[in-house]
Amino acid sequence: MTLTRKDFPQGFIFGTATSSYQIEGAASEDGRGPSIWDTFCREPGRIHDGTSGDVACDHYHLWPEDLDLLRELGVDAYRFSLAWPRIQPTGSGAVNEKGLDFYERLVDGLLERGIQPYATLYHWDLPQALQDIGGWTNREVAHRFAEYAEVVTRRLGNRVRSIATLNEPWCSSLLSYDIGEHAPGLRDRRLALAAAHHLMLGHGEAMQAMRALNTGADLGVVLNLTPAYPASDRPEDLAAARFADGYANRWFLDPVFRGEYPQDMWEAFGADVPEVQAGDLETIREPLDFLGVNYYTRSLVSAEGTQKPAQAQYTHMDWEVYPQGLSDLLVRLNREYPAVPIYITENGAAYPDERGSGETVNDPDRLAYYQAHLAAVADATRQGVDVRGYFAWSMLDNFEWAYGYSRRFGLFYVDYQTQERTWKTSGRWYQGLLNRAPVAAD
Ligand code: PNW
Repeated sequence: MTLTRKDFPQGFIFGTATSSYQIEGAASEDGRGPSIWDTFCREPGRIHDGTSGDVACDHYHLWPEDLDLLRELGVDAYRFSLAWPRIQPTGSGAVNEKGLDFYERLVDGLLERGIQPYATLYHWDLPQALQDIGGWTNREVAHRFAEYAEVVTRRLGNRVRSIATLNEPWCSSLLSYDIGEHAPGLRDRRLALAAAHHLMLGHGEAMQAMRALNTGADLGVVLNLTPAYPASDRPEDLAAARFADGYANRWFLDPVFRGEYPQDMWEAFGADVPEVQAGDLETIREPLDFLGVNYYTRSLVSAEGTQKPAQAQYTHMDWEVYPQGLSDLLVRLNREYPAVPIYITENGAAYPDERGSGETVNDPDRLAYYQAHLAAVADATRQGVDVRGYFAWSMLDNFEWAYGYSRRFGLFYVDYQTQERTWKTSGRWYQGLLNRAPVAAD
């Protein structure tokens, strides 16, 4: 069964995605201030291979070549994020024009190549100066974020197709302040839930500020959603799966779409719940033009903990390959939440690619992952879910957060010594599907 564009609705957008800290490098150029990831990477033991995003893919300098590759790939759209500390080095006040200029060149470069820009305002690189006042646990940071959103939207809003406020607030709050795996690396559920609330509040305030500018860009938010399946129908497994779903998904979906926190989770979190002020939930519920969904895997949950089915396949992240989870998730969103256009803003897989001697890096597992997950998206659209587009994560191998450079997600292989980019077989396959350029691989 070969997938083609005809398996997707008319006008369906195919793209690929990256984020600022993961690819740009140039960490102290043109007035960029330090971010929490610069700090975190310098703390011993935080990053598995001891690296940082100081240089990364050097995209800050190589962006014209990278945009040429995107053109050759044939994507309709490119999703990137802006580094807040390039634009406001301390997270508030005067704008660093050189930082904004970089993104203006990038957006214009995309448009010149016929590629639609999809911007994300916050993909985790918080200005360190804002962490110094408590980061997202401080309500003030939500207001600072709305101001930053307004600055960017004034400059670029008339040229980008779409602006997402936050990428994956679950990661910026629970993974960062409760699980402690991402910057700032804390383990405190009360702080994590305060951070989550202020992230969502910042999202809502930013939506309102950007709406008022009326630029024509679609406005929304990107959530990473991990469907939780019970390991059996034992009541204790069902309860554990419901908690996992609340922790990963409903804690963010319910405030955004219903203006309320899920009652069961509010009770389960007990004394750790955030302070919610009058009007906060109305702000958070500001209507969206789209929901971005990042999907990588599911969780299989029992009362004893998460399970790993033995017969399943796993990526280099040790995440189960479970395409059915994506169609199930999309159908569920459509059934349980108000209808809103959905983009798959990230989906992809890490595998330990090797450069080899050929002119293409052979990555059959990644190619199979993309085929299966794109088929799941097509299936969901046939079941009536309004999915408007799909972005492969990622265009380039890049700095994979706590895993440093040890995990490769790219459609293009990056040699970090030379900064050479090499096509992978999955990239050629995607190019063939998009079919704006000659088909080169099957
Ligand atoms: C997402 N988890 O991160 C991010 O948006 C990307 O920047 C990242 O490169 C990509 O997925 C691959 O990891 C996640 O632990 C990181 O569940 C961790 C988790 C989920 C998403």
